[in-house]
Amino acid sequence: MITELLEQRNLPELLLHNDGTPVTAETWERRRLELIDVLAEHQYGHMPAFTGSVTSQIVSEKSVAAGNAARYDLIVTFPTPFGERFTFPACLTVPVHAEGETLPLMVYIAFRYDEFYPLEEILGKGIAVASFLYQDVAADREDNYQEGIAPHYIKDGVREPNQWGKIGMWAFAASRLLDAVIDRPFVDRTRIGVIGHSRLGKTAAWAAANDTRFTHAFSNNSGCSGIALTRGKVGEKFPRIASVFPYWFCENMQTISVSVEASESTPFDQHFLAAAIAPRKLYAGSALRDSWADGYSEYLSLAAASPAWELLGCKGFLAKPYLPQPGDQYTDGSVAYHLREGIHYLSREDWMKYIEFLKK
Ligand code: GTR
Repeated sequence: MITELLEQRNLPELLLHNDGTPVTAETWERRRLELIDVLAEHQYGHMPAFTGSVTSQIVSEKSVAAGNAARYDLIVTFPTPFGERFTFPACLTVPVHAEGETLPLMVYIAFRYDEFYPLEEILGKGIAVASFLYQDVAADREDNYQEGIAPHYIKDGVREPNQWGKIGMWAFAASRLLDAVIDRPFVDRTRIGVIGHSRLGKTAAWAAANDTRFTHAFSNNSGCSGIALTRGKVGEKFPRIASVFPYWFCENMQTISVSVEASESTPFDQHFLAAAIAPRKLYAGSALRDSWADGYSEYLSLAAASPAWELLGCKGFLAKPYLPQPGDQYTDGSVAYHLREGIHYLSREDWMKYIEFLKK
């Protein structure tokens, strides 16, 4: 049944190079870069290369969670292309641990530190969290690229057609925060997750595609321009997202979003985003009452991306061959998924499932 549903989506071929030759395990990395390139060119814009060094200053340090963890408030600073520096606040919370012990690290791209964030329980599971508030990096509104990080890369608010938008900027900041914390001795480099919800679920997946130090990507209810397939999607579609949130994307996104037909005849679909994370781990979570994001199109995208992992000799998406039912969870492969009851939300239940997967 899944095979037929995928055939109906008529997706661009994942395992053929741009020159038409078949992708092999040996040429996978070249294909992965082609996937990132086509997604960047038409949708998110290209991520600038970063070569400088990042500093993090601890501005305060205190014991939290009733003695179970230490919390460090950080100022992250790095050089930017026009000879300046950009600075943003971040937070690192580390469970108490034995000397020499390493812990999984989750980089959390957050809206706010409130209803989406069961921090005590996360710490209780032995996970360290490095987090930042996305709007401390770039405002989530039309500001003509005058605020936050944007003017450090975009002159006078005028972008090249394939220059990045704010999803790219938030993703880039996740990598700079990782730069700031990765050398701490407690970090288990085999377990570095990046997590976000909704627009920040799109961002988390794009961050992991671009930065291979993220060993695990957690993309919650990411929907349109996230993990969900564009072809045949219900709910939100490119023409709507590109007109309401043009600044999330590059200018070229407008060209492919003039109509649903145009957005469904692009040389890519969102299974390219999922596959660009291979062979690392990807976990996407859907919610039953989130038809705007379209959980089935998220599920089908993982099924379509799975051959990338299989090509590399990894377990891909090990799911039952029918559309998911609420309560279904698939975590035996490198690509994981769940569909839970309820609305568009990053819930405690989602977090706990993601954390189990990160600790596996
Ligand atoms: C909606 C948008 C979605 C999703 C959501 C969110 O308005 O249409 O793509 O990103 O916002 O981030 O909560």
